[in-house]
Amino acid sequence: MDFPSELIQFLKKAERVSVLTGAGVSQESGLRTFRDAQAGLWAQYRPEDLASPEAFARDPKLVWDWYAWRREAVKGVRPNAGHYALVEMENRIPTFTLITQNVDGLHRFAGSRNVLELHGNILRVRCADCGTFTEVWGDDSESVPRCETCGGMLRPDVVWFGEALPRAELEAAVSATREAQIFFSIGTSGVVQPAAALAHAARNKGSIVIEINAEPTPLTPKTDFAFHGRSGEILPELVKAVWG
Ligand code: BV8
Ligand code: ZN
Repeated sequence: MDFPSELIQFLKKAERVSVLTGAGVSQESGLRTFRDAQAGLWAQYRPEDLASPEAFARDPKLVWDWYAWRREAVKGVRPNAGHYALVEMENRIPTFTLITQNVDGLHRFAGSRNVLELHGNILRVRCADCGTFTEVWGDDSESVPRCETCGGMLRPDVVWFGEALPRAELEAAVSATREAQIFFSIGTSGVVQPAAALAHAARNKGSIVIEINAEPTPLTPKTDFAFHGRSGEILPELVKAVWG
């Protein structure tokens, strides 16, 4: 893929870069994106109807089992070339912040260091009542596992729709976006708030905004550069074009 020479020059000189990633970056590792139809027994449910406190209150076991299924899927996959290209970019740019909506932990698994998980991490489990984290739980097929400390129900440590994002991560993401000279939006449909607002904040501040996504999104018309294709192909080619 050819990249505009001015983009290559911008990146060669860049001191501060922030990146927002979404489920599209993990798609080439074999994980369904958030809006892809669910598989098998989950096909009848929309993710938005399961990823909420209301869904968990209504049918805790259904929601627990959906996350247990997704957790096993995450454990079975590896980072792809797009994840590793972002590690290489972090090695080349003095101040680099990777803001992710993904809950699969693949950026850290690939070696990214400065990662902000805005929506939590599916591999972490905490008590819905007292918040105690746990690595082990019983596998009762009838009910949701319980907290050893207080007996409350366990839940994935992810941010559900209607829940506030973790304050520290969100504040760090907002300031990293404000300071960035260049802001990438990669593999995200750009509809979930407040994460999607970051790219617009970058643009309003005069940063160079670059989109890499399989298809156009509402952000596309507001970008300085937009590349539509697979992030696992485009990112390694961009890193090679800039840093050889
Ligand atoms: C909050 C964790 C308030 C759980 C997730 C109306 C208007 C505006 C906002 C709202 C509204 N109604 C409600 C809201 C708020 C709501 C929201 O934004 N709703 C949307 C649907 C309109 N937001 C919230 O509720 C947030 N909380 O607002 O709280 C508050 C404040 C204070 C106090 C109390 C409350 C919480 C949002 C977080 C929800 N949790 N995930 C879980 O994973 O189960 S969001 C979920 O969507 C995932 O994290 C996912 O990452 C994220 C965004 O989706 P994408 O990552 O973009 O994935 P998607 O499938 O959409 O797109 C993938 C893209 O990749 C596609 O474009 C595709 O073309 C592309 N692609 C595919 N393959 C590739 C590729 N690109 C490149 N290469 C490829 N190979
Ligand atoms: Zn508890």
